[in-house]
Amino acid sequence: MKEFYIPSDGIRLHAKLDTPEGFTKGPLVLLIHGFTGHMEEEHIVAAQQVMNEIGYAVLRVEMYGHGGSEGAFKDHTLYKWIGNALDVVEYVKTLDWVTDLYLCGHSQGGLLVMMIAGMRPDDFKAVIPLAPAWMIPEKARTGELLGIPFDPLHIPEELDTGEINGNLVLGGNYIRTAQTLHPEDEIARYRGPVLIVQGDEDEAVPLEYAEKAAKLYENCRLIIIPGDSHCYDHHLDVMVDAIRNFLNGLQ
Ligand code: FER
Repeated sequence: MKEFYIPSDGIRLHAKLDTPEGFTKGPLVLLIHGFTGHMEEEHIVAAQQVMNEIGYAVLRVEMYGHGGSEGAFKDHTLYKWIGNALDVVEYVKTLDWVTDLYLCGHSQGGLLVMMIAGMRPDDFKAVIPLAPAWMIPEKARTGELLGIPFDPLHIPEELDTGEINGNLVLGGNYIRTAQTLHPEDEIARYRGPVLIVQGDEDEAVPLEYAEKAAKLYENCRLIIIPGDSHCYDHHLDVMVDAIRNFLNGLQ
């Protein structure tokens, strides 16, 4: 494992690169955590490990205001995450040992990889949004995030997400910028293979969004895990198998 920082828009993004044993050249997956998440979460590490096991290098990177990256949580927005991810993609494209590029992200990171795949459709061999939170822009427009209602036409300066969400404070710009995103457009632009893995008891992202995305993508496999939660707390092995089977099936 190699730990380092990738510069992005004046800040440093914390990154870890894990490669399969004896690896010198091959495919790379860029793997991104979700909202309030980080690269050491069990489901993120499980995804990284199975990818390594089947021959893929994995670059985990923490986005603005998360994990060991710079920036305050309160100031993070999806625009900043998109800028960060685009910078990371430019960085990985300079690595001469990378043969093919793949994207994987969980939840808000799943929304992020949907956006990036649509913005650079020629650059990714396949995309794996895990429980993608692509309802965030729609919810920002209708006025409810993390179960907290607000007036979408008069956005508060701060959204206090309360005790259940760890007393996190989300800045008004998170909402303002999220309102402008239309992930369906980026979904339509990416024609390559997509794998969505979703627990049907996900408490953060309703199942219907995974089903809707799977229909909208031209080439999508949807694996629904009965009885599982947002972070695959009950059937992590099923999520891992879904990734293994999908990637192995592409060869
Ligand atoms: C929300 C639902 C889910 C939300 C964010 C998420 C900010 C993201 C969850 C995750 O990334 O794990 O209403 O609002």
